[in-house]
This record gives sequence, C-alpha cells and structure tokens, in this order.
Amino acid sequence: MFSRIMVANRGEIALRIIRACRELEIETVAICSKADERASYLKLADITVCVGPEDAEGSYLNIPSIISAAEITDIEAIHPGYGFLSEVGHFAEVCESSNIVFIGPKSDVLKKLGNKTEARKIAIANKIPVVPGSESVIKNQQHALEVAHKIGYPVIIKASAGGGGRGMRVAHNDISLVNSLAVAQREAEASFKDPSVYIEKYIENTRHVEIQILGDNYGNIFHLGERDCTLQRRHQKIIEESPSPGISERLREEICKAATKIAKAVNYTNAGTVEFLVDKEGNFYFIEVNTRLQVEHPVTEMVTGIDLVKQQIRVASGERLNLKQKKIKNQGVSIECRINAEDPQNEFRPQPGKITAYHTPGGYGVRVDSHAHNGYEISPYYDSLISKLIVYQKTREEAIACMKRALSEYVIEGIKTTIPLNLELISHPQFASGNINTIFVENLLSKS
Ligand code: MV4
Repeated sequence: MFSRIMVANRGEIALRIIRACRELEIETVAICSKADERASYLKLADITVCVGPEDAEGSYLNIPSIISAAEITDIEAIHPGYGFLSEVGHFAEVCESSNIVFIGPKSDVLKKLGNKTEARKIAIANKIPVVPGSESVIKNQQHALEVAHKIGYPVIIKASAGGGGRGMRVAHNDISLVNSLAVAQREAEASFKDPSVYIEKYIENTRHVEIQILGDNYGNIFHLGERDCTLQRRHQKIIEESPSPGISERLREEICKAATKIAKAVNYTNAGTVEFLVDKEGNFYFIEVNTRLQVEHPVTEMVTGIDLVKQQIRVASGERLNLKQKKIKNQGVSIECRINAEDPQNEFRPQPGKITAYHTPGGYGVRVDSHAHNGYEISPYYDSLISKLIVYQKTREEAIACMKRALSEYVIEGIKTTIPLNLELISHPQFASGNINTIFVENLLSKS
C-alpha cells in the first residue's frame, strides 16, 4: 500500500479522497489554487501545495506545476478525482514516465476510450448494441448526408473528443444537418482541440443508465450494478439513483454483461463507468465509457457497501480485488441530489459568495458529501457543485421520503442553491412513478 499520495483536485471530491486516505492511513498531499488557499478541507490533508493562480488552466490543469509539487513532496501516486486531469491520457502518461502511479486506468486505455468514435468501434467489434450511426469520423458534408439518409432523421452530432453531452447537436433535416455539422466541428475544435465528430440516430425519450466497473491489474473485472441518471438539465445531471426504476432484472443483467465485456476487451483497470441509453421498448445502446470516478459514485457505494475510492487506491497500489461477482449483492435504494450554488429562478446563474448560515441534514440513511460550511466562500472560478446529498433506504418510496425530509432540513444562506428545485423534482408524482425521461425537467422548468 502507498504511504503518501497526492489529491489533484478540489472541493467535495478532494475531501472525499482525503477522507478515504485517512481511513487507509495514507498521508495526503493536497494541491490548491490561489482561490482555494484558505479552504478548510485542506486542513485535513497532511501537506498542501499551491500549484498556481485562480484559473484552472494555471493550477488544477497545470501538469508541470502538479508534477513538480509531486516530486518535491515525494508522493507515490496521484488521485485525479473527476473533471480536471482525470481523463487526460497525456497526464497519466507523464505520471507513468515519472514513476508516479496514476490512480485510474492506464494511459493507453484513457486515450483509446477518450476517443468516442474508437469506443464505438470497440463496442461494435464486441457485438455490443450501439445506436445506428457513422462507422467512423465524419469526413465531409456529403458523408454526413449519406449517414443521415441511411439511418433517418433525427440524428445527433457528437464530438469524438467530447463526452458527457458537451458539444452535441440534434438535426431534423438536411439543412439543419449541414449547418449543425459546421457548428459542431467548430465547437469541438474550440473545446477539445479536435474537430472530429460522428453521427448517431437521435433516440428520443430515453433513460440514461450507466454501469459501474471496477478492475484490478490482474485481469479481474467486476460490475457493481447500475445508476440511473435520466434526470438532467442541459446535460448536467441533477438526481441520480440506484437501482434504476425503469429496467427489469433481466435487462439489468444484460446491460451489466455488456459493460463488463467492453471493459474486458480493453483490459480495463481501476474504476470506470459504461454509459447506455435505454428506450421505451427496453432496447439498450452503448454510448460511451467514462474513464474516471464519477460524481454520482456514492449511490453505488450505498447499495453495494463497497467504498469505491478505497478500492481505486488499493488496486492502483497493486492489490488484487478481493471480490466475487456473485457476492456483490446490490441492496436497498440510494438517491443522490446534486446541490449547486446556482439560482434556478434566474437561468441557473452561478452564485459565488459567502455562505452566511449552514446546517446539514443528518439522521438515519443520510450522507452529505460536501466541503461547504458556514463562512465558506464559493469561488467564481470553478463549477458550482457545493454538496451531494445522498440517502439510503430499503425501498424507493422510503428513499424519496428521506430525501424530501433531508432537503427540507438543509439550510444554506447567503447564496441561492438548487435545493428548492431538487425538492420540487423529488416531490413530483412523475418522479415517484419512476416514469421520467429527458424532457421531464425541461417541461417542469418551463412551467415555473
Ligand atoms: C444521446 C441521446 C439521444 N440519442 N444519443 C446524454 C449524456 C451523453 N453522454 C449522451 N447523452 C445523450 N445521448 C443519442 N444517439 C440523448 C442523450 C441525452 C440524455 C439521455 C438520457 C437522459 C437524459 C439526457 C439528457 C441529455 C442528452
């Protein structure tokens, strides 16, 4: 096992990783930017190194600065968390060549799966259902039109280097396809320095179901069941839960088997998530692999009893996974609400500023993953996630009741948050029915 690792992230996930390390008796080196220097979660790390200015480009994404801090503090491994450098193949490669263990998949796997067109090809080669679409990157306008005519409208244009819904565009006819293609390619170039896009049939009213995967360095790969992340707004997930209320036991098994097959095909190691779309008829389609620990990982931890962050650290240090697929028994129901410092009444405008009163919910079945506290100052430089409220109960009904109760106990003053929106969503009869789809949130928001 490692004796000292670096946590190359900030906020709630940095705290989540530091907490796991403390339980494993591993020393932590936290990094921070100028904006986070006084954040109190840093006090729980053994050492803190300021790696750059406020902007993420100069600090949390600054590879030379982070690697220098790693060399100076003599750490053995780096946990990248989610976002920032967590899926950057080049960063993992730099770690590997500097004799630092990157706590995540190997750099070649990150690169392979980071290219969503490649990931699609791997799925096809392994007979995993994918959405009908282009077999490769779109070469030109003519090629895009040919693909669209073959699969039929509507189609969706996605960036090869993208993921998580960034830079996606839907087209309903030739004219909008031609326009959207140019826009999507420009956006992809601007966002990912790679203009490559691919095309899929656009499937309406889907559920978004993702499978948690965990692998060690000895070829053992397990799935830890699914999370349902259908409740999103503009590709930002709001509420996640496990198990998915929208799939049968048989379908769940099939999807989990497909996810494991893809992971095995690339010799996947460490934690990962295989994403699928599920339509009303119960057809499922592979969409992409997220090669990192995800924001919503706690719901899987609650229903499996497996601490994903500790497992990530253990497998990275070379330990074997002491698990048996048959013995991973998902039990109960877990729901997570993301609480963002945003104003839902005002186009979700970010709410930087000081928290002037703070009281977290507690009690049976409640978990709060947050670095926030009274007096905490929310910085305008980073994303607005300030807390994840997670509940765990025997049934979905009880989990919903618990979440309602916990959300209504949560006091955050001084800034606006998405707590009221979460309360509205969780209290909605359509959420209780489990029968929600992509347009549920948008409809609800347009009414209020
Ligand atoms: C799609 C889709 C419809 N058709 N792909 C969402 C996450 C990102 N990884 C890909 N996403 C989607 N891909 C095809 N071919 C719709 C979505 C989607 C979505 C799906 C389920 C639930 C909520 C969603 C919100 C936005 C986009």
